[in-house]
Amino acid sequence: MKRALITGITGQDGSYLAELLLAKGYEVHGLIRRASTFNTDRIDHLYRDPHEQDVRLFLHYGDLSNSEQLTNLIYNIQPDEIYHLGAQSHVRVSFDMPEYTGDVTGLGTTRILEAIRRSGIKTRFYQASSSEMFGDAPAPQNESTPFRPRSPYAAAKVYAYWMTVNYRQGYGLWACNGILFNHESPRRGETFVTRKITRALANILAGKQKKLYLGNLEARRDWGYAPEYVEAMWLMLQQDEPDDYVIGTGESHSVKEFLEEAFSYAGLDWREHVEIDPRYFRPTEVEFLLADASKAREKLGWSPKVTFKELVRIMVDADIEAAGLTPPGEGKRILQEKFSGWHRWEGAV
Ligand code: NDP
Ligand code: GDR
Repeated sequence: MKRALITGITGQDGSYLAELLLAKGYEVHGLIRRASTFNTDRIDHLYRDPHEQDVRLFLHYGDLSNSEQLTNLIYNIQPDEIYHLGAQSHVRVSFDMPEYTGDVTGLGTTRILEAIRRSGIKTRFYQASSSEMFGDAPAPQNESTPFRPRSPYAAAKVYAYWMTVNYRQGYGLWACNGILFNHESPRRGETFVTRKITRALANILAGKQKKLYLGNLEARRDWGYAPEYVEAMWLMLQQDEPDDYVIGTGESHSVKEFLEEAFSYAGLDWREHVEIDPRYFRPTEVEFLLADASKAREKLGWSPKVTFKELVRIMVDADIEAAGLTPPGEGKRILQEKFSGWHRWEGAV
């Protein structure tokens, strides 16, 4: 039985990846932060009492700022694969907390790489790199596109990217970077723009909210469906040699287009509900991201199945259902038909 360690297991990607690896028969260990309230909503459906038989999911308290404890954990677990997804992952917040973001999102990777090197264990390492690293580099972006980061978050991710490459080259660590473009789902954090929109839409339908305040509606992103992206992470670690891969759909849409698609699907006009609040503008914005994922297609055999329009419908359906209303149902149908997945349908968790 293969053993994996996931940092960031309580996040959107961590929860889907845990689900995927458990379905593949792995023993899965996850790093979680101690909090005064429950922060395991996204993985509660996977958790079993440790006293039961055939338990394969284990959670460990820890923090990416604590190197000694990360080293002990990695040494004790001896994972075959480490998926490092933990991060302060919000770009806007990184402008308010640049030092903390550098510590957790940047140095956090170094702490894990050092823990692997010092403990001497043989493991495969995945670094959650990001399309944000491309910043204002011209689209489409691929593995050869130079990084031009436009936020403390992106700068921290560029540092972590190069540390991963450096430990691969310098110490022979089996380490790779997945440069993932935006990917979304009903489990997406509520303050990222797609989920903020679909959740507000459901609240408007339920009569709980009237207005939705947003920032820059012109920014364009290459949005895909998160469960497909964690499959790409797994595929990267199954290759003969470690390498770096761009993952995205090859389609780019503006925030305005997302609004249009989501509201019209639910029978509403977004212009009647959306207002601009400059508070959500960023000091420096990334205007246009579009993935060229041909390397992943050729070498990993990975390509996305869920389109932009379908992604929007999946998210809108889930949030409407979670608000206690009956969704139009297209999203649910698309998942059943198209995504013979290992993950279950859910009203947003
Ligand atoms: P989320 O924000 O949903 O999850 C982040 C995870 O990191 C959570 O489990 C969080 O724990 C954990 N975390 C945060 N700070 C610490 C810390 N100090 N110590 C330990 N754990 C910590 O992110 P996603 O799932 O969306 O993304 C996963 C990774 O992929 C991130 O590194 C992100 O930057 C990167 N990425 C994401 C993309 C996307 O579109 N989603 C695209 C490209 C890269 P808690 O639940 O306690 O807050
Ligand atoms: P991003 O995602 O910054 O691309 O980072 P986010 O959804 O936060 O922003 C996307 C675009 O929407 C614009 N926008 C708003 N964004 C937010 N959050 N809230 C708003 O009200 C709003 N109005 C407009 C933004 O300006 C931006 O242009 C995500 C994160 O998951 C990162 O961790 C990851 O690395 C990248 O995707 C790829």
